[in-house]
Amino acid sequence: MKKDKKNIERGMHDTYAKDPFKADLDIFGREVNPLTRRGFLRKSSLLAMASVIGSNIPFAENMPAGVMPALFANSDTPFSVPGKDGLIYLNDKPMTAETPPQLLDSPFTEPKYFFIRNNGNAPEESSLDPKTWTLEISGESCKNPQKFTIEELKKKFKTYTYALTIECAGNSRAEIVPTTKGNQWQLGAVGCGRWTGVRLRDVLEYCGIKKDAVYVAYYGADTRLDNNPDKEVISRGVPMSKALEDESLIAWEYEGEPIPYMNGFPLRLAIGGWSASVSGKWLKKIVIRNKVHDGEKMNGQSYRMPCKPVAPGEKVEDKDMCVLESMVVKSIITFPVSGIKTPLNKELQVRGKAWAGDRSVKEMWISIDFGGTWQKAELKKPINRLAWQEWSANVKFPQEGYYEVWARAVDDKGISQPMVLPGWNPRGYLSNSCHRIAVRVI
Ligand SMILES: Nc1nc2c(c(=O)[nH]1)N[C@H]1C(S)=C(S)[C@@H](COP(=O)(O)O)O[C@H]1N2
Ligand SMILES: [Mo]
Repeated sequence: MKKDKKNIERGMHDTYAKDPFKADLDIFGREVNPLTRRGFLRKSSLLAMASVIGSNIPFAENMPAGVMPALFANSDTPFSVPGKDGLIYLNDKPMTAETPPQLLDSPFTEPKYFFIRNNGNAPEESSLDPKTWTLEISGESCKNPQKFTIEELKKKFKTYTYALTIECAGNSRAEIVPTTKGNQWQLGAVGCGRWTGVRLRDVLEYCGIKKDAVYVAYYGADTRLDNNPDKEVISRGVPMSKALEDESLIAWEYEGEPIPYMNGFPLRLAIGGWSASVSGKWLKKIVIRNKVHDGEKMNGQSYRMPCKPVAPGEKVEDKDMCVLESMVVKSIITFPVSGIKTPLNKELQVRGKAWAGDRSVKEMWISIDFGGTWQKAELKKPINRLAWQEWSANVKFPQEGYYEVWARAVDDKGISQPMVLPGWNPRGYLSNSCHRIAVRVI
């Protein structure tokens, strides 16, 4: 694992240090100063941008002021996590790495491409033995607390496989303005693949759920960065209704293989559609609670949203924050990669994935004129509930020049992704504005 975090993060800035518009942005539109993440270019600057791009922008007048052309939002950061090819490295303590959009192009995310979000130190790999690993089920609302080995789970309960979309609540936080605390994820703190395990419900029911049960929470084997033994790294949970869903799994396999080390080997919760923070890794203990779980990162500002909408930048008291539950409608363009050149006389196939937390995606739309007009994409049904959906569209461009393809999903309640700016909240969660890629037609 490469230790030189500063170098990794600064790689691009160093290569392209010149800023044509005297904003605090490099030529990729990335912040040089993190507080001025977005250029907030005026329209005049945007038109001047055309000369840097090296071609005209046919729909320039539609492009909202303050938005950087997606051409400059590319990333080519090298990877450095063993067994995790091609990830974009954000941090190594705790280990945090995201998947570039083009590596999310296959129907299911390959194990080596699944993003990593640790809050503490992963357990020593040599300490993780699936043969001796035990999972404890207890808590004040559990009738018969007991422990299971993985072998016992396999023998006692029926095995199920579900494709589940697991997205970090902070995914795409880099789009939030004004900037908030937390990992500045771009689009890749998400993945969807087939998890195999037993139903959380079957195991909880076997141990007996008392009538007063309201919440189910996890404890993992990782340790805190500050090494405080009295506190957990993270211990979150879900209400009974989510825990008891068919698709909520205690899983030991991902895409037909043992779960990758950094993704929770040998046992983890796999709970689709909700903030990935509820899918406990290196799973040691599950508790059935008679109140809303009060573990680490359940309170304060963590994984909580203002109960009422607030203005960007507003301070919100802890008491006015509500626990985040389902993720929201979102989509990504996984092909082509931003910055592609394509001939004028050829249709360009654009494709990607869409998901909507607990809901499904009903429609997928594409725009090549900065949201002026929209073309419907073909959208597949999910393989099962809580799995992402594949979409594709063939796009024709009216003349040569610089374009952006924008992708917008609409969920089954008719709720659409916001076109440009995601809603603001103090920790920058649920950021879901349209993914944009740059296309140059030649
Ligand atoms: N034990 C444990 N479980 C955890 C975490 C953690 O730090 N420790 N991080 C959570 C968060 S915030 C996320 S986004 C997901 C990330 O899962 P992944 O690393 O497999 O992508 O795991 C969740 N489960
Ligand atoms: Mo997360």
